[in-house]
Amino acid sequence: MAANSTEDKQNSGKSKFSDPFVSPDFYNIDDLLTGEQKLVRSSVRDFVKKEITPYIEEWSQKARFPYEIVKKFGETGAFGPTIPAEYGGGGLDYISYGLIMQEIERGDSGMRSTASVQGSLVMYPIFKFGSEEQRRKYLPKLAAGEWLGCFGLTEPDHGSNPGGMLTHFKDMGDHYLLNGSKMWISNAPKADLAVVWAKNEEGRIHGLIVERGMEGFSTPETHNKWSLRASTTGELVFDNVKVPKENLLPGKSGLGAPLMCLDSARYGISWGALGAAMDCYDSARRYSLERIQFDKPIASFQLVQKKLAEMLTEITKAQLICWRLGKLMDEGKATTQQISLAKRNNVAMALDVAREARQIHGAMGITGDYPVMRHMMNLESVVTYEGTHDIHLLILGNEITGIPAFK
Ligand code: TGC
Ligand code: FAD
Repeated sequence: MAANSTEDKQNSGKSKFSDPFVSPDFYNIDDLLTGEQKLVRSSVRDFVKKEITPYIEEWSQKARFPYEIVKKFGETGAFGPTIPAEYGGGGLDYISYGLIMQEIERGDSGMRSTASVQGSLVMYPIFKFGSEEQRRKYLPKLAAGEWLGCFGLTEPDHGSNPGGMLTHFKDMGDHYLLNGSKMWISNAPKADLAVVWAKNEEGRIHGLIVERGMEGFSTPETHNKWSLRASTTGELVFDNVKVPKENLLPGKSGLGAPLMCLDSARYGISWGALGAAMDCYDSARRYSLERIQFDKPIASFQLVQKKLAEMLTEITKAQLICWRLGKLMDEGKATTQQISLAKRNNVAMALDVAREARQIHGAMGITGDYPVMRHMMNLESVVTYEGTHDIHLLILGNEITGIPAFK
C-alpha cells in the first residue's frame, strides 16, 4: 500500500483534512428542536467529522465505496431511525431522521444514499409490507449494518414511468420464477439483498426480497460516474431466479407500494440536500474571509456578499420547509405532494448554492481541497433520482389543477 494513502491515514487515525464546519442557523431553528433531536444531530455530526469528512475526497477521487462504513452506520444508528426498536431501529421521530440525513449528506450525498436506501427503501417496505417472519429475519441485521440492502424499481426503459416495468414473476407452485433487470441501483454491487418490484402474471406489481447467492441473480457494477463516486451503483439481473414464496411482501401490492417507500426517502433527501448546501455555504463564507484580492478579503466585495446573502436566505427557507414537513410526517399528515415540493425545492436550492459557492472559491473550487465541486457533482444525481426535478413539478401541477400531465 502506498504511503499516505487513505487506508494509511485511516489506520493511523490521521488525515490532512480538518473539518471546521459551522452550521448556519439564521432563524434560530434550534429553538424548535427537542433536546433529543439536538443530541441525535450532534452525535451524527461528530460521526461525520470523524468517519467521513477526513476521507471522502479520496474515496470520491478514487471512486471507492468504503464498504466498512456500513457497519459503522449501523453502530451509529443511521439505518432505519424511525423503525421501532424491537426490530433494531432507532424508534425516533421524523425530524430526528431528517437531521441524521442532513448531517450525513453534509459529509457526502453518496454516503447519505447508502443510509437512506437502507432505511427508507429496504427496511421501510419490509417493516410496512412484510410478514412478521420477514421483519424478524431481516430488520435487525439491516439495522446493525450486518447486511446491506438495495431497492430495485428503475429499469433500463422505465425510469420516470416505473408503472411500465417489464420485470415479472411466474407462480411455479412451490416458488416464483423471476426474470428481468433493474438499472441505476444504489448499493447493488455490495448488497446482501434486494427489495425488487416486479409484475405477476396479471400485471400487478409486488415486492420480492431477492437474496445474494440465489441462482441466476447478479449485480454488475456501473462504472465511470462523475457523480456520487463514493457510492456504489449497479444493475440487478434476474435470469430465471427461483424466489421462495415466503419472500413476497404480503402487505401491499400495486405501484402505490414502492411510491410509499419513495415518500419516505424523498423526505430524507429534502433534509440531506440542505446538509450539502450548508457545507457549501460555510466553506464559501470562510474562504471569502481568507482570500485576499485587490488588498482586501473578497468577502468585502458587494457581489460576493450578494451571493452569500442569497445562499443564506435560501438555506433558511429550506430549513423551515424541512422542520414543518417533519412535524407533518410525525403527525401522519404529510402528503406526497408536500414531500415533492420539499425534495424539488431543496435539491435545486442546494445545486444553486453549490454552483455559487464554487464560483466564490475561484480556481480552488474545482479541487478536492474544498468540498464544493464534489457536492455539486453529487447533486446532479440527487436532482434526478427519486423523481426528477420536472416529475416533481408535474406532481405539484396535478395537485393544483387536478389534471395529470405525465402522459
Ligand atoms: P399514478 O397513477 O399516479 O399512481 C399509481 C397508483 O399509486 C398510487 N399512489 C400512491 N400510493 C401511495 N403513496 C403514494 N405516494 C402514491 N402515489 C401514487 C395511486 O393512487 C395509484 O393507485 P391505484 O390504486 O389507483 O392504482 O402513477 P403513474 O404511473 O401516473 O406515475 C406517477 C409518477 C410519474 C408521479 C410516479 O410514477 C413517479 O413518482 N415517478 C418517478 C419515479 C421515481 O421516483 N423513481 C425513483 C426510483 S428509486 C430511486 O431513485 C432511489 S435513489 C436512492 C438513493 O440513492 O438515495
Ligand atoms: P427518464 O425517465 O428517461 O427522464 C429523462 C428526462 O425526461 C428527465 O429530464 C425527465 O424529467 C424527463 N421526463 C420524463 N418523463 C417526463 C414527462 N412525463 N414529462 C416531462 N418530462 C419528462 N432507481 C432505483 O430504483 N433504485 C435506486 O437505488 C436508484 N439509485 C440511483 C442512483 C443514481 C446515481 C442515479 C443517477 C439514479 C438512481 N436510480 C435508482 C434511478 C432514478 O430513480 C432514475 O434515474 C430517475 O427516476 C429518472 O429516470 P431516468 O434516468 O430513466 O430518466
